Amino acid sequence: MNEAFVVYGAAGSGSVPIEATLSLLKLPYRVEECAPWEGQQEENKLADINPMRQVPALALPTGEVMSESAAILIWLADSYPEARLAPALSEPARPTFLRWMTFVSSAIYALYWVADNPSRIIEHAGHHATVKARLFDRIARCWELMGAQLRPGHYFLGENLSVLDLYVATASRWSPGRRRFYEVAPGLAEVVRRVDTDSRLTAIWAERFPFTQGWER
Ligand SMILES: N[C@@H](CCC(=O)N[C@@H](CS)C(=O)NCC(=O)O)C(=O)O
Repeated sequence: MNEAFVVYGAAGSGSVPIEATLSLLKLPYRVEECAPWEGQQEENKLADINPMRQVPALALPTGEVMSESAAILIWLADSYPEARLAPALSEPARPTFLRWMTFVSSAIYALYWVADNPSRIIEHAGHHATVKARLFDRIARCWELMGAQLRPGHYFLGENLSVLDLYVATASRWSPGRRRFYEVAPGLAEVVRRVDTDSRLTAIWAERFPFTQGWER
């Protein structure tokens, strides 16, 4: 059995909430830096890890490798229930938790495959800006729908910080960015700001997704 978890990821990417979760759980892990959007060489690093050649992926101490950010976050939270990073199966908030974890992954995160590189589906470079703008409108609409349905407490699911909070705090910083997120989902703004400033996460944010000047575009 290997000793530590290995996260395949990059600063600012979907590996950040996973790194944050591992650090909250005080589990030993190391990061294999990999930014597949930077080109073939980086993509190739993932050839034996994730057939989708995407990050995040997580190698478990058993040697098994998981991909898919939502699945990894849910699995980590469920595997260490004492940390209360997800509602338990029997808790009333569990369906809401699963609903929005899956929503962020499938309705929002999946769109970046095109948004990050519109030439994957549209050859004509003159159309790329429009494709991106439409995808960012769609992402804003998804945040709006989520904001209209969730009734957060201190955190999205009540009084405990969950992996959903970490996931949304990260994904809401991707384009179209936080300003638009605050506009379309004002009811979610206070929670993400709370997660941004949580002292347990200061080091992770600083190292892996820093709040550099102008970040809140
Ligand atoms: N469904 C995947 C999406 C992962 C994803 O899109 N990752 C991006 C980085 S944040 C990536 O690896 N992009 C490179 C590519 O898709 O080629 C998940 O939830 O983990």
